[in-house]
Amino acid sequence: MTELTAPKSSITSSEFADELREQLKYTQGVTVEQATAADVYVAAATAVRRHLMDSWMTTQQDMINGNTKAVGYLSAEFLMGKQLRNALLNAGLTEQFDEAVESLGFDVQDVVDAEYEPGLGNGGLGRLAACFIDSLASLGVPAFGYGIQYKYGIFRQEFDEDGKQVERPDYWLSNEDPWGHIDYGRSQRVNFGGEVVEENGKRVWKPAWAVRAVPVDYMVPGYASGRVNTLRLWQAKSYDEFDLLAFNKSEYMKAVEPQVKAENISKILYPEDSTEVGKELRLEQQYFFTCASIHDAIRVFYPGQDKPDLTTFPDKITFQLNDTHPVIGIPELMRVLIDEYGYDWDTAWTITNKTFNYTCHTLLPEALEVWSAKLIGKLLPRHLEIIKKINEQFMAELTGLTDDAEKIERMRIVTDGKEPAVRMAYLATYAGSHVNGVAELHSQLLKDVTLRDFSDLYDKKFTNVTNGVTPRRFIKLANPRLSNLITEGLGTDKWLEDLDMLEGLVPLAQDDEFVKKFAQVKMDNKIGFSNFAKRNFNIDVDPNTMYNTMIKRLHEYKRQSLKILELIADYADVKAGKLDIDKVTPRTVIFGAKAAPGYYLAKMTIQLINNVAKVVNNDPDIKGKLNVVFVPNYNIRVAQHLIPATELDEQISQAGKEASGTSNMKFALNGALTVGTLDGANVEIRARVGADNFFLFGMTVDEVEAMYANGYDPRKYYESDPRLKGAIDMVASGVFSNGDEDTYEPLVHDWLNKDWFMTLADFTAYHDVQSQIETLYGDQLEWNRKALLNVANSGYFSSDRSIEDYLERIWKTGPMA
Ligand code: 26W
Repeated sequence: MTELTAPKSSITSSEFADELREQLKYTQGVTVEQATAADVYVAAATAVRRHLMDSWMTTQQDMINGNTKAVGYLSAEFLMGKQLRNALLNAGLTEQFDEAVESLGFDVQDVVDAEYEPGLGNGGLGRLAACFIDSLASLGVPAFGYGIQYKYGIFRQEFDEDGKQVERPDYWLSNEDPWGHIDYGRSQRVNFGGEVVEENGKRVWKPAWAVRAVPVDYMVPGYASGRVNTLRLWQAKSYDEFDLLAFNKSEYMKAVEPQVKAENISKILYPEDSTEVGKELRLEQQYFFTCASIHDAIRVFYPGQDKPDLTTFPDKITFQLNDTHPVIGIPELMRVLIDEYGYDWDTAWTITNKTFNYTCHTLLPEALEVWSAKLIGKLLPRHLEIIKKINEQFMAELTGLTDDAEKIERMRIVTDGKEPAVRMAYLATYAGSHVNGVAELHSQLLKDVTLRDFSDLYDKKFTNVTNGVTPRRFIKLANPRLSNLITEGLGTDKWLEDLDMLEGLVPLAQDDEFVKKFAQVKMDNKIGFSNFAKRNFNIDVDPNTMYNTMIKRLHEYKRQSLKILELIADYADVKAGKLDIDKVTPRTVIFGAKAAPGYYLAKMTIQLINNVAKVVNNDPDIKGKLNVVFVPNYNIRVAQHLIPATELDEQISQAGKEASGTSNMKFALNGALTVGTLDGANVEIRARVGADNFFLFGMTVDEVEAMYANGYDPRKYYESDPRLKGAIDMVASGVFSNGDEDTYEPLVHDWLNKDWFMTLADFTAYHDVQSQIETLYGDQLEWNRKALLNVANSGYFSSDRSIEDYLERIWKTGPMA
């Protein structure tokens, strides 16, 4: 008898149908007959929120009245994905919803599809934040996600006739947002600009302008915890009235200027995901949400107190800084404690130090934010003073810890010289209690390289918490077929709360019947994705080919170029008669990737991939055996459809560049085999699923370092590997640009003269592993056995486990009683 522990609401489907009918009538003013699928979606969302309201309010009360320290997850990005199915799952209303909607005469998929996906993030960092707040609620830990409700999320990606990326604005709020509860009564004032003056021995900030931060609250329901936490996203509003005088003098721009200036702050998400922006508006955004969040936390945990004892603040809440983006929050808390509550420097410092922890998500020097002191001084003059004082205190402290003057110089938080700048990663590392990387290799490289000087002197601050993903969205919701098979195999669905239980599948991998059932699930998912791709993008994907997927932001270090060059080399070999297409394993290579709008070479790589697809997919010599598909506008919805259908996923970044990766975990948990380098969390995935169940290739971090040290000449590899030469020459010759030899010249030039991430050096090894892949794929039973063992041994990569690690190693708190 299968044990089912999934949350289940006691109401019936017809009662839920009544609620939908009532919502449609009294909230939206339509009858069932008049209603559209979008109306029913809004009614359903509102009805689910009503069922979660009691738990939400109880959780808030228990958080304030209890003495369980809460977690404040400060993040400039939350890539939440669509909410309805997740809310139904956690409210135990899934069946009732499906039956009620059908009984009202609507197609369930049409209603679910009516929801617009909020794209309030770029990629890994934003999605991780979403998985983490899901796990915090599912573990019953009191927590707030704090961020910005951008009016425009990550751009919608389209491809023009040349296969070039075109960015379209993502005005997601032009659609109904039934999940957000705007709460004007709890807005916060955020000041900017102006100057600092001395008044009776005190430093007093005289700001020049202010913005009203209005909280928009989203429920974060836990799975089977009965807890509902809050994601509080701040929206910028102006205090200043509409300038009627200017308007009457038809100076319209002047009339609205104050509002526009204020509301600009939460207008749009910066689409960069690994290159610092350095724009003034970006710093305004960072200060806006951290300032509002700190004041909000004081309001929440010291209700109605104007003279709260903030020495207890670190026992009430601990803030996690999601990369350097919220680090300006550190001098902000110091300012609040000293200037607004009158604490002395040392007391304020102790509180601040105990309150903040910093997670670094990158190894790319260009991604570590460094703000010019001039800009900080202009926008936040009091904060610059405080940062300078922190730096002085730090420099003094260092002289007590080391007499290596150069080391001390290297560690400056505020650089000297004519353009002083503030290193936000150094400020976070010195001011916070803990610093962690997001995978074992990454955390080690942070200690050995990026923050070496700091780990030498503050070793105890450094720790690791390997990333994770929520099994609710990325297995249960994305892959119901596999979920049912797992529950059948384990005899319970409790694995959704305790993913380590997947280990119970290991013996079943030796049961050919069970493996065949698993293979059928994969095939059904492949057909499912083929229908999804046709319905949504008019793209044909043949389920009788291997689904070989590479989905992630377009970045040179992730090496989409390696994937496309290997494919072009195969094509060239077929065209040259060196490769018999009939001996090639039928394969469809599926790409999904957005490039930052200003990232020239990344956008050229997208253009190349789209044009390789055009040529190869329509070449009769290829007989449909090699297919390239580029799914536009890759987002969470596409991921949820593509990952369960994938057989082989690409994690081929240059070793030492991908901090962790999280799609790699989602693929392993959904029964795909990975071809990858020893980079980020690939190392831990391979260690847990077994080296026999992972296709490894490429240089290690040490080999890469040695290559840099000895000087890397990519042209040598071009000369020595004829397949590589053939592929690059084909690109250069215009085969994928209607004969135009200049189209990809910048890309070819970079490959042959720079190739910073050593795509050419790893090319031959990458090709060699392909034959292992093709051989194994020929034995479907063995392939699926290994794929099932990936599922069985990947329970560790649950974000619940990551959160348990943060609770134990960094936050020192836990579930509410
Ligand atoms: C300042 C511009 C900017 C914006 C975003 C710089 C850096 C970022 C993020 C840190 C980039 C990011 O998303 N990093 C990814 O974080 C994931 C979650 O930890 C990791 O799994 C990925 O390896 C890492 O690239």
